[in-house]
Amino acid sequence: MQGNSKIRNVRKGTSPLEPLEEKVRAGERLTFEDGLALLESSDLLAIGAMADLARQRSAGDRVYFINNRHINHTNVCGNSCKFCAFSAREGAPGAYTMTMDEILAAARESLAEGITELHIVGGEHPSLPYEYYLEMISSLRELDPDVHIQAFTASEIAFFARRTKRSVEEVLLELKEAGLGSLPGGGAEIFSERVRGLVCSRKISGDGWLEVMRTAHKAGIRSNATMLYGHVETPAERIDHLIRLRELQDETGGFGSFIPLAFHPANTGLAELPGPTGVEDLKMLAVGRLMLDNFTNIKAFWIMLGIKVAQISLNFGVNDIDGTVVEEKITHAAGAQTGQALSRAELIGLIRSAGRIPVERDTLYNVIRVHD
Ligand code: V47
Repeated sequence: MQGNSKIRNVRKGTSPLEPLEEKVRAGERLTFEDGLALLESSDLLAIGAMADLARQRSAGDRVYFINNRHINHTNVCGNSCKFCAFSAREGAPGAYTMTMDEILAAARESLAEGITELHIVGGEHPSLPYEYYLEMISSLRELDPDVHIQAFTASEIAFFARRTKRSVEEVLLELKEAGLGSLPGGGAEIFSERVRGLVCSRKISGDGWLEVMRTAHKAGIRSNATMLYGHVETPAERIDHLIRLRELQDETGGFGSFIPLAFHPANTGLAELPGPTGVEDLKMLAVGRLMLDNFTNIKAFWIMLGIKVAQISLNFGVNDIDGTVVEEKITHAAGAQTGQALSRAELIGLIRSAGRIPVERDTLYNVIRVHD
């Protein structure tokens, strides 16, 4: 205790972040300028300490993980996003689309291991019929009525609506009826139209992404939110993204977690970029925690961060370390060095050795088991 106050006294009067520390301590909402000051500061430990305080206040000492499996059903995509190494043109070498049997076999294998969530994201395939997706959800639901199906980014949902000439709401309600439980947070990238024009000009706009999420939340479908950082965006564009998420969360309360996604450059159209450093990763997670005062859960996706940075991030505002994952293709196509899977025991060990309480959760953050 004495040691702590000594550290604080040493800091006092020396950090330009001091007014922000006061605000965070008082639980005041941070402004755009505050967010920018945080991103532009190199005082990583001060930012981490603030984020840790905010995490402690809103999420306590429990760290969540989930027993889940990712399925990337197709890499065929017409969007050609520059940051993506996963996508392929229809008929190109390496292009694949899983059959219903293959999807069910992958799900069956992991259900036998006790997963509670299937996380399904794929390319925007220009010629797969919409019925493929509907059948996928209803077959998985039939296979296991209890597993939570978290499937299709807001961008994919908008794509289905365009293709079927129906409203986003109709598509969402039909998928929900078939067994869809919630939406993953992908496809958000950076909302700035400048950045989207440079890296994903064919994809849904930032406002479009937010509108699909608004519609989903209003239809009782919860979702996650992401931000892809470390490519051509500016600090101001990152903060703008966070504030737009915060505004929608104020309106709907439908986001379960925020996951900053660290850009991996290998094999992408932006391969000349270095990608974010470890310091940037930790800062981004911490700033996410500090700006998104209405999100309870900030998630470190260990696949992208690496296991060690993900573990350290538990001291930088993070209270969720994602899950077992099993198989992941998007980041691995772009050079991720992490393995494909972590066991429950490994996740529990990582959380425990960071001095926190591991809690297995379901998709909607209901507690399955506290490992204290
Ligand atoms: O939308 C694509 C991103 C997303 C690269 O909701 C890349 O819990 C890094 O959304 N380097 C898909 N990222 C993954 C995703 C996700 C992951 C984990 C958890 C959740 C969740 C969602 O991956 C895409 C895009 O933003 N991405 N290429 C790349 N080279």
